[in-house]
Amino acid sequence: MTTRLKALRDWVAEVAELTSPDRIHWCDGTEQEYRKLIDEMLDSGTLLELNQQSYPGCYLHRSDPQDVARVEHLTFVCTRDQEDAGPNNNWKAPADAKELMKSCFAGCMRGRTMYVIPYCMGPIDSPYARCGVEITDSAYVVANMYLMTRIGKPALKRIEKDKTFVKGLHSTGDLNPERRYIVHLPEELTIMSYGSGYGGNALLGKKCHALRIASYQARTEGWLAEHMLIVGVQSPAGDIRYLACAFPSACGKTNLAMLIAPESQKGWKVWTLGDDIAWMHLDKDGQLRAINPEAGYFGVVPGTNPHTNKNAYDTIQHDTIFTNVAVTADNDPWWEEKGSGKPTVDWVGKPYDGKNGPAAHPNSRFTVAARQNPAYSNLAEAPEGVPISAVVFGGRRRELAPLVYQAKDWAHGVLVGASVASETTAAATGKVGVVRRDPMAMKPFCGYNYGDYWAHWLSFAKRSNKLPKIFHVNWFRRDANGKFLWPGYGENLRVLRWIIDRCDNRVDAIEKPIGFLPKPSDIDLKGLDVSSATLEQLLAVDPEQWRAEMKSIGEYFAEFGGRLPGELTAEHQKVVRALG
Ligand code: OXD
Ligand code: MN
Repeated sequence: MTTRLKALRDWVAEVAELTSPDRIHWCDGTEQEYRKLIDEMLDSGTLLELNQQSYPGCYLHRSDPQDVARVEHLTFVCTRDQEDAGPNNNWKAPADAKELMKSCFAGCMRGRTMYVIPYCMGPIDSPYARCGVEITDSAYVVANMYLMTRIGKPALKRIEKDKTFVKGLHSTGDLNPERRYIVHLPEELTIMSYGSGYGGNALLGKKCHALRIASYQARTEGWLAEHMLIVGVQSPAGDIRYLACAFPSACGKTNLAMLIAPESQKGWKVWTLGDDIAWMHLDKDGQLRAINPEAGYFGVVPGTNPHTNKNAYDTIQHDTIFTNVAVTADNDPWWEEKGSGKPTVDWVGKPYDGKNGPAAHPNSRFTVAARQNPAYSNLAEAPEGVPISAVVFGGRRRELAPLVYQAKDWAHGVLVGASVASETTAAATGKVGVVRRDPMAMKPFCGYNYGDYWAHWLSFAKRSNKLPKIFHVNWFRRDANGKFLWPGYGENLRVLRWIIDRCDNRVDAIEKPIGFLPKPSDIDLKGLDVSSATLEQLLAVDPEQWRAEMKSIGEYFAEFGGRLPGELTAEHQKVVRALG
């Protein structure tokens, strides 16, 4: 296989010249190719077979123990002008970055196969889809891209038609953490990633393309590339409303995307369209529509069980690649809070004695095709996407943020999104549990200056009068003893129902300086062990704490200097004044 697109042929030849692989393989994206790759990885020990009776088609990959998460401090956005990358990104001058990466890639594929993966982000026939080509020396990456995106011949056909594609070059190199760089050149639609095999660093279609490069492209072209799940919430009467929800990594996006209604919420049903990324465009009527650019899930495994996320649990019973989980004596995959079985070997392959930390890595992952999800929406492949009624932001906050509130209008909603903060998780290297600002849950993923990004968000109000309503939720509020006040998981549907009632103008709300809060009686507590006093605590807005929060947000915004849109400052000032 090769291509009639000269630009692509030339680039592949140039990369081969630089990296000196033994072989070049163009991926056709067929099941036979996937099978062959799996067999080769089983032979080489890159994959281990799990119990094929209980987990057919499932394999385990153990990564290098030093290569288990995204490396934000080694991730760069390299624009010509540093200001365009903004204080929210690490920056290198494009020429320096290319020089550095060239020295890393020189001869790095000697003795290896170079895989060329044409891929499409989004349904192949969608006007909103965009394509890329990833060149990698990792068969594990190819297998993951096969599950996560649409790879091979159909993607190549579209690339040849579009005559444009994002160039992504990846090598695991020698996995030396001292020589690991994830470099983006948005102005050249180019990604270079060296020294890591971890999903977010190595599956270039995901964070690198569909968020960092796409957010940059989206700004130029007038759309939004966001770190959001997409769900359809169906009422007992059969009406479906679509929501796009942004939460920082490992804050439960996959769980919300696959929510199952609890017993007491009979007739409600949630359909999954995506669990991590949404690309949203205004259609000709001014309706915001979303597609999921991905075709699979790369989810956090620990905590997944039939109670927390039955759909995910069922989805990963077959044809799944597990990375860094533990195994049982029966060779089944095992992870903390799985709810059954016992680990005998931990994630690094050592006998598990129960003493040295968790058996599965806290950021161990499953990779699986989205169509295996029992709640997969029949509109997930729709080229025109789905109409979004509500945009929901959220973070992991022990205090301050109420269970739910609604922004007063679009511009205020942009402030609410820009003010998102959350406790850090194991999805990235670094300290876990520290509160950090994570505007729109895009801190690690916005491919340009946040000031310009907020201006872009604000500009939508001038382009449409049918924009979605904007909300903020916090499932993670705790009492004085550190106990979660809200049960979360399936019960979050009760909050989604209030959001939908607001979108459909079915309920009033209480106006507060920070936004509209629910009347407690409008949150359905039927069949739930949450007292009205607890609900009151969940909905409490402490003006003292909020004044401090607004001050800290103001200080954070000030870092963006002249790029901070005046309209955002004005929104901030309005809330400050209202808080008194
Ligand atoms: C992810 C992340 O893997 O956000 O989705 O880190
Ligand atoms: Mn994510």
